[in-house]
Amino acid sequence: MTTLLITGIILLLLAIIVLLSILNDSANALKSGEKGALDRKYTRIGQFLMVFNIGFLVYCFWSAYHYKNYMMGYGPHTAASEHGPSIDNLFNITLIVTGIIFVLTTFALFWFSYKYRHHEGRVASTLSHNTKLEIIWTAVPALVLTVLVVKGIVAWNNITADVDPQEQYLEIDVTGQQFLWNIRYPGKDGRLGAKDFRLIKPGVNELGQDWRDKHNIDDFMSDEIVIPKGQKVKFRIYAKDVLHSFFLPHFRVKMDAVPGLPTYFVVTPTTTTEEYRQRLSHYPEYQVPSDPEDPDSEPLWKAFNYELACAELCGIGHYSMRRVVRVVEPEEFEAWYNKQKSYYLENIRFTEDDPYKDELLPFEVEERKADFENRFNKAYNSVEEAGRIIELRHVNFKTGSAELTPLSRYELDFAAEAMQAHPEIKIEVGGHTDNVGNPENNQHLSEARANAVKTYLTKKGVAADRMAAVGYGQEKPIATNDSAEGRQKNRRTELKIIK
Ligand SMILES: [Cu+2]
Repeated sequence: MTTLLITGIILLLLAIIVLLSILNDSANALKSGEKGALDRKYTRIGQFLMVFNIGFLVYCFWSAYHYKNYMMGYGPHTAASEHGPSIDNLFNITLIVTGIIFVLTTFALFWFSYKYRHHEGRVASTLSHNTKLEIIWTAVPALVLTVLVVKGIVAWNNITADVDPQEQYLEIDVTGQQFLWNIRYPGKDGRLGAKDFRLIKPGVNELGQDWRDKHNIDDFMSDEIVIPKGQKVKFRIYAKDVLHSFFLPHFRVKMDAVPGLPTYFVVTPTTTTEEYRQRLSHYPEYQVPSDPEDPDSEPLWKAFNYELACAELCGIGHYSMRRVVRVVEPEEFEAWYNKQKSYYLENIRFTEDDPYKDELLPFEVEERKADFENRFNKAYNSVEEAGRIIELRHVNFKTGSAELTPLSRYELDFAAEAMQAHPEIKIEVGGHTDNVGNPENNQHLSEARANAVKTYLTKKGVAADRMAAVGYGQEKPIATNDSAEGRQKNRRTELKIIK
């Protein structure tokens, strides 16, 4: 690019010097009062302009040819999406038509200034009106533009045709904000959860996802856009603050992200990132080091990545709105997809912002139930006394009290069911505390907690005489009391099976 600019500047400087020297000569000739000096001056200027015209056109075409392998649509940069070639085709048709007109008008411009240069005694003719000319220069451009616009509309309608709901497609939600893109994928259910801008909470719920919608539970956020080759992808495009523009140059995708007006774009990638790199590797332009400062850095083709850019000047940090886009084989996509973690379960679950913080979701109930039954059966079948103890991992109390937390009910329900399934057994409910505070208080607390569990199980239909509630206070720690983690382990409720 620098070479191009420098060459251009040198050519212009040369032109100015030549022009000045001609003017200087002519001025000298004029001063001498020589006859025909003015005619000669304009002839030379006219000739010079013709030469300049040819030089200028050659320079235009040469630079376009010289840099073609850097330009979208040429060299290695054929479109990486299914609809891409139709856009490239439109661009080429427009380029050819406007290119021809450009060359013709440039020639006409310079030729006229030569042909109709000043000539002693020649008078300009006046053309006040010519209907034929008017018709020609109105009708021809109108016709050409109509053809171009209609072709464009047809291509655009094909490209933006909506996806058939029956069709297999991947939906990705992209939301622009100053100055980043939020990228959200639907989880295993394949559906994006509902959003409401009133639920947006910076740093917690950037998109305003409604956690009460079950489709949100498995949605995940990603720092990059990863899409499988050959898969139809529908990008749902949003903006949170100002206008942004969702631009995937290699896929010929560009769509404004408008606050309050969701837009979308459907695209099917046809070339993986790796395939595109291989394509680039055949061109000498991409053999240079990717980091110009470091000659040992990997070649440009190897460092290539597709990118998402913001194509709307949206503020001071506009330049930083870049995300890497990776197109991979379907198997690799599957592997990546399975590794992603739900945003809700990782960041929201059981926090203040979770509308379900006091209840378990169906799959969590399943998991905990399976875990409890597994441990219960192990204890039930154990021959040793120590092995017959089942720790209640999810039974907790409010700090310093014997009041059960709402989430404790699930494990206690499993315990009640197990007791009913095995009417022959009796149990001892054991309460334990850590060593914080007064040992006597801890003793009382542990008894109260064991009793609370017994009471709960009685309410669930387990006969009271099958259960003994015992408080052990801080006497039987299972971990160190010197760390918070250890103390948490020590504060526990256990069930011991007595046959
Ligand atoms: Cu932007």
